[in-house]
Amino acid sequence: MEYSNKYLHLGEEADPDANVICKYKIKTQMDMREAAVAIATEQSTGTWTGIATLNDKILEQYGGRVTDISGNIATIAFPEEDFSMDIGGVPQILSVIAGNLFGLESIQGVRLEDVSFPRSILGEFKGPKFGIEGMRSILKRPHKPLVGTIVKPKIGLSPKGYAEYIYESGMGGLTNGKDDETLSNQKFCPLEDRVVAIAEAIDRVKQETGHTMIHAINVSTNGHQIVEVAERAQELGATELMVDVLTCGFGAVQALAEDPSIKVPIHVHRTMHGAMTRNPELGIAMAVFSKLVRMCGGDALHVGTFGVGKMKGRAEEDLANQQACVDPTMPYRPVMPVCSGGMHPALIEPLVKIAGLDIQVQAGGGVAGHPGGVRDGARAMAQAVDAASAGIPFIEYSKDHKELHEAIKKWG
Ligand code: CAP
Ligand code: MG
Repeated sequence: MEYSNKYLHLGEEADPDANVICKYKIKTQMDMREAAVAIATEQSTGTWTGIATLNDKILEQYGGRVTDISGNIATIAFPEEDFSMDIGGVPQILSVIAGNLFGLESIQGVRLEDVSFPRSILGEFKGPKFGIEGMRSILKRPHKPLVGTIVKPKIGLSPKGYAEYIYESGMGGLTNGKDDETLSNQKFCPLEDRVVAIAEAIDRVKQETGHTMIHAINVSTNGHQIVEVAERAQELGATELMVDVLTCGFGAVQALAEDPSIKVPIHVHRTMHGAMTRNPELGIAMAVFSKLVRMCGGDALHVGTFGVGKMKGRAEEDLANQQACVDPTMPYRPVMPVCSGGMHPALIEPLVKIAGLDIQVQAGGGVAGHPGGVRDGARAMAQAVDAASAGIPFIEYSKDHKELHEAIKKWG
């Protein structure tokens, strides 16, 4: 029996400049059309039953439209009028395109795979203040991948021990340091003391070698405090800020990026994303989050390691995340894609082969776990990046670079 419904507009070409267009992968025992209509209905003008208060005019103007079904992928267009940017913003966007639909009893699984936004909505966001170009310019590193570390252990070091780690990393040639996502303002390493100690360490590296390094301080916290904490960190010498976008919310990234007092890049971590991105049958693709982070103004974003590191991820999916960071059709500066998680020097070559040079690669264990310690670990990472940038096989390069050689002996 032919299923028909006022939300069903198969074959219609939705205007990408008048609609937010979503692609949903759906797992259902129902007719796909029925499932897609259930989503379009719930997320726009309808509910589980007919209602006396809905008329054709409202439905025609604001109803979601199922415009295509190809296999298990449904395309649904939501009119731009359904969205509220002055009050609402990304939280409201998400509640339309990725809200109640995940809980619908009748659908076993649904995953938001992709989204496109009309110019009217994109124009409401400013995007990154720095992005790839801005960070490269701060670090005076125009071509090679940025190369960084996450201070390990994640928690436990004092500000002094922490700063020593950063000093050693800088002396070894790393361009970026960053806090781990669980480090905040614990008693063993208060944020303000840490900021001051790191700023001194980075200055020392600069004075002794001329090398420029930045370090992202984790300012992830409650919404009412985040800008204030960031301002204080900046005042004390923070050269970059880090925010966990999914635990803090997209509004936190946007608040930092759009606050005129914040003048340093924002490194965006994605801790918790696996709960939403990992299941191929339920959740939200990381590429969707990547687009939103770019709109909100994140300067660098974790996109995965293209299948080479410790975290679950496939090259194909991470390429889509990277593409969202740099896609020239979006009216913003490109975001620096960050590859992190189980990285070590021997993985740089395969990573760069897939991801190219416009990335930031970083390693925690892959630096601190080097047999010669942090400085040698940093050197080995920097050497591996140099080799990959010059197109020299890392095994070849390791013949006269002993730190790289040692790293390969342990991990390669
Ligand atoms: C990397 C890391 C990052 C992960 C998260 C960690 O450390 O700091 O949080 O990269 O994954 O704690 O695991 P290692 P993703 O270098 O020691 O693995 O970037 O995929 O979100
Ligand atoms: Mg971490």
